[in-house]
Order: sequence, then structure tokens, then C-alpha cells
Amino acid sequence: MAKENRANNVSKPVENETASSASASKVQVIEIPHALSVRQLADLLQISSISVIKQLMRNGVMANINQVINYEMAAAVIAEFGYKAQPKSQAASGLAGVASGIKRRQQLQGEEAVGLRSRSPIVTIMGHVNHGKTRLLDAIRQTNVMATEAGSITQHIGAYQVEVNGQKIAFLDTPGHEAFTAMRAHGARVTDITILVVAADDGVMPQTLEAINHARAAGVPIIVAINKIDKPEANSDMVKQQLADAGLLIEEWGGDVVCVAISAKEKQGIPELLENLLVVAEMEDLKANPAKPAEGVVVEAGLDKTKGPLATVLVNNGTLRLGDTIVVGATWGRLKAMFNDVGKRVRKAKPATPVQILGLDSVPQVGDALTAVAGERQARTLMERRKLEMEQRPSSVSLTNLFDQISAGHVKELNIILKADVQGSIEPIKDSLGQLDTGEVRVAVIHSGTGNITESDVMLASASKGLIIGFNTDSETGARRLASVEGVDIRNYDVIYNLVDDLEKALKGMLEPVSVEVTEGHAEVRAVFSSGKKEKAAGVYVTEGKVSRGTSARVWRGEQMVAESTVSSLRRFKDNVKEVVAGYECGVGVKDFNDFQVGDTLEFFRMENKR
Ligand SMILES: Nc1nc2c(ncn2[C@@H]2O[C@H](COP(=O)(O)OP(=O)(O)OP(=O)(O)O)[C@@H](O)[C@H]2O)c(=O)[nH]1
Ligand SMILES: [Mg+2]
Repeated sequence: MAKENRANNVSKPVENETASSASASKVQVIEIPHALSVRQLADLLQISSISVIKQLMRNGVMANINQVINYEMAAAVIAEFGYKAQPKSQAASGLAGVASGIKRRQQLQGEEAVGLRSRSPIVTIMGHVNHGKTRLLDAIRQTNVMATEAGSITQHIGAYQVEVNGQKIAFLDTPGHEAFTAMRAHGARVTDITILVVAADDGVMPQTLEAINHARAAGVPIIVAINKIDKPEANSDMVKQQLADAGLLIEEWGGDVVCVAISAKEKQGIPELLENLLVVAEMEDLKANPAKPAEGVVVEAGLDKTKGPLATVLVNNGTLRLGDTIVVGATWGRLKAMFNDVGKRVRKAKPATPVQILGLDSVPQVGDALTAVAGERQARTLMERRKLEMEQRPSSVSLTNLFDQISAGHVKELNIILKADVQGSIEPIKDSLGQLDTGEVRVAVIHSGTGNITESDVMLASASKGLIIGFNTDSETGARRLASVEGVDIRNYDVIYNLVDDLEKALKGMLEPVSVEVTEGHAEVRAVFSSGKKEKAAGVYVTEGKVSRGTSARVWRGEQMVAESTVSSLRRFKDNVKEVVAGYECGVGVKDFNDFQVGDTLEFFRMENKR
């Protein structure tokens, strides 16, 4: 595509509509030093760094925001924007500051900084149902996956890699924020950039907002792809307005979010989208050290009937090599074979390259971390250590443990997912919660919406170590189940005052603990005998769990409870004992109860302070 053509996308400096035809004397002169950073150049031109990076790319220079470019490169950019560059006198040069900044950064990163190379980005596509995520993935794949030999089948391995202007980009094959957040909940940050697909005929929808909040919670930058612009009813401006309302201000409107209009169906705008992806990747300054042993993340896994356990991994640091000993989640193995995204055998995989691997002991889980180690012994040690870490991982945040977590320094920001019956309830609740910030903890509503609490909400809470507040709303069954697995606290309220009051108390460590009953065991009465003057004891057989002295007990006769009290005596043969476990017989006395009958059942329980 012609250079001039693309330059049209760049917002031109205000005073310069006629730069090309203007006489040299009218062109504004900008003084620049021998070298300066991209950011400095952007400041001088009073435009966004993204615009500078884009222009540099068009000139064949890949530079990130902190990179120092020379006078010639800067002058070329300045000219494109209709100004004239002129060397600045030495003394006034601002480069000293830049250089020291860079040096500081390198010192900060210490040895780690040595050997770091730019790596290509890993991208996830998100957006509302039917807005064209899958179609876009396919369009990118069809147009940009490196050509395979005739007849070979491109296989879906969970991720693929494309090449744009000699630069690589990796795409995760599973679109949607659910998969993205599920991985994050298990500690894996895979995605560098997310493409938010919004259909121009439908606009910003609930799951668009969800996707925005999921990406934000993860700190992953967003590029907007306004899709389906081939449709007659497409309305890009409406989408832009709605995005602005959602807090995403696109470049064209003075913000810094890159936005590209596309049609996945007509394969329109795809090259622009990919080029812009590279620009944002440059801004992110993604680095990895290919010389190190590999680290990566599992993005897909399964069992092949003939090949055994298979996993697709994305290497995010180091280089993965055939023959490497690797630990992947709770399993390990030696790398027997590796295939790239077009099914070709490869011997190594560099950072941000998806490969399918063979040789693992068992099937790992999506989101598991891969680490290359020196040998089997190191592999076993690492697996042990991971297991321990898993067990010791601080429990998730709940209202009851919140204060402890704050005191222990585990929580600096309380992330809340707020679901309410109607939109009208959300703002007042958000406002009230906003006033709860204490010096130590910030209260942040990272996602809010109307409707039931969903699995996606639970995953977001889990990944963000947050809790869910439902206002006049219900939890979906799947969400409730997932919440108990993930240890996510869901609180339901129907009065705003109570909601705010509970949170305030929790933040101050004053929340009354909720007592819950924990069953300890069951026993059957097989005999009744006298144990004191008037007291009766039951000869019981412990069928389940255990019975201990002092524990609470209920006596059941069929469906009816005939007593609730505590275990006052516990004997085995003639001896007083503290505890008797399932499978043994013993004598049990229940305080203030002397009316046992053979066939009664006893239930033992204790109360615990819990959420
Ligand atoms: N006209 C037009 N139709 C499109 C375009 N992109 C996608 N579609 C159609 O929109 C529908 C949904 O596209 P998908 O790619 O399946 O959407 P999705 O976001 O993956 O949907 P889910 O996976 O269900 O969330 C399909 O019928 C596509 O053919 C486009 O650019 N133009
Ligand atoms: Mg789809």
C-alpha cells in the first residue's frame, strides 16, 4: 500500500493543513537533539507515542516507546507530520536524561536485562457472542499463516502464529474472556494484547463490557476491531460513542486506544489490524531471553490414542528444545517430539511460539506452567515444591478473612464484582463502596452488571482475588458450584445499607463471624445401661467420623430429634477416653438426657466460625 495513503490515518498537526504546498519559510521548525526517545519525540510533536511508533514502522523502523532513535529517523517522522527538523545545540540536548533513565532501568533489572531480546506478542480475541471472534481468527489464519505444502492440513492446536511484515504474532485459538480469565485464575498470564471485537451493527453489548473489564483486571491492553462494517446497517460512530461511555477512548477521539474498522467476512481491514497489533506490541516492549531454559504455559491438552499425552504450549521465555526435561504442572517428561501450528516437526521453539509437545507422563491442565529443568531429579524436586506452594497459597479473599488478609499484607486492593437486578442499583452501590477506601485498602469495583452471577463472574473474582456481591440477584447453579471449588465468596444483599455496613466492618476487622455447623460423626445406639444414680448411658457403635468428649450431640429417633445437648461422658470399657473413631464401640452419656432407646442414632457436631 502506498505510504502517502496510510499517512492519511495520522492526525495532522493543526497549523499544517497545507504543509505540502506551503513555502519552506512557513513550515514550522522543530529543534531536536542528535538522539532522543520515541516518547520525547511524541512530546515535541504533541502527538501520541503510538502515532510516532506507527510512522517509524512505515519508515521501516521498529521502536518502542523508550527506545532512543537517531536524528535522521526522528527528522523523517517530523517531516511526515509536516514540520522541519533542525539539529539542536549540544548543550540543550535532553539526551542525558534519557540515557540515564535507560541506564537506571538496566541496573534495576540487573543481570536479567542481559540477553533480553524483543519477542513477538501473544494475542487473544474477545467480544460479545456472534460479533465475529471466530470468523476473525479464521480470516487472520487463512490470510497470514505461513503457506504450507500442498495437501498438508493445517491443524488446530490451540494457538497459531502469523507473520506480518516479517514480524510474528501468536494467536490463542480459544476466543472469549472466559478462557482467558480461567487461565489467569490458575496463575498463568499468557496474553499480551487483546483484540476486542465489536460488531458495528450491534454495538457494545454486555459481554463486550465484561471483556473490557476482564482485560483491564488483567492489565492487558485492548485494541478495538469494529467488525461487520460490510453490513448496510453498520454504525461505527455509534460503537465509538458506546466505547467512550465504557471508558475506552479511541485515538481518533483523543484517547490512546487503537481502533480499526474491519470486516472478517470480506477480509477487509485485516492487514491494518495486524499492523496496529505490532505497534501496540512495540509499546508493550515485550522481552524474553532466548538463551535461557524454556518457560511456558499450556494452552491446550489432551490424550491421543496413539501418541499419548499431548499438550500445546506457548513458550514465553527461553527456548524449548527437543530432549529437554520439562515439568508441566503436576506432571513431567522428556520432550520426544514437537510440532508447530502447521503440523511440521520442529527441533526448538523460541519465545511466543506455539508448539504441540509429546513426551509427558500424563495430560496436564490448561494454564499449567512449563519449566525446563536439568534432569529427572530436578524435575521431581520442582514438582514437590510446586505442590507445597499450591497448598500454602494464601486462601482467597472473603469478607470474614478480609481483615486478616489486609493485616498480613496480602490485600491492598479489594476487588469487587457487583451484580444487581437493575442498572439503577449499580451506581449508588458503587458510590457508597467508593467511600469505603481506607488508607490501607482501596475498594475497586472491577466489574459490574445486571443479571445473575455467572461462572465468568466467579472466574474473574478468582483470578483477581476478589469477591462477588449480588444485589437482589441470584447465582447460577454452575457459578455456585465453581465458587465453592475456587473458594470465591459470594455475598447476597437486598438492602444497600447492609451491604455497605458489612463491607465496612469487614475492612475494619469487625465483622461478626458466622457460625456454621460441622458434622463430626454418627453412631448407633445398641444398648442402654445405667451409668450413675439416675443417669443412663448408651452403648453405641460409631458408624462414621468420630465422637469426642464435650462435642455437641443430637439424639434422633427415626426422623425425629429427641434431644440436643453435649457429650458428657465417653468410655471405652472402663476407661474415660477423649475420642472414639468409626468402627469402634463405646459408652456415651449425653448431658441432661437419660431416655436412650436401642435403635436411636446419635449425631455429633461442632460449631465453627466461618463464612
Ligand atoms: N456480514 C458479516 N458477517 C460477519 C462478519 N464477521 C462475522 N460475521 C457473521 O457473524 C456470525 C457470528 O460470527 P462468529 O465468528 O461465529 O462470532 P463469534 O464471536 O465467534 O460468536 P460466538 O463464538 O458464538 O461467541 C456468523 O454468521 C458470521 O458469519 C462480518 O465481518 N460481516
Ligand atoms: Mg466463536
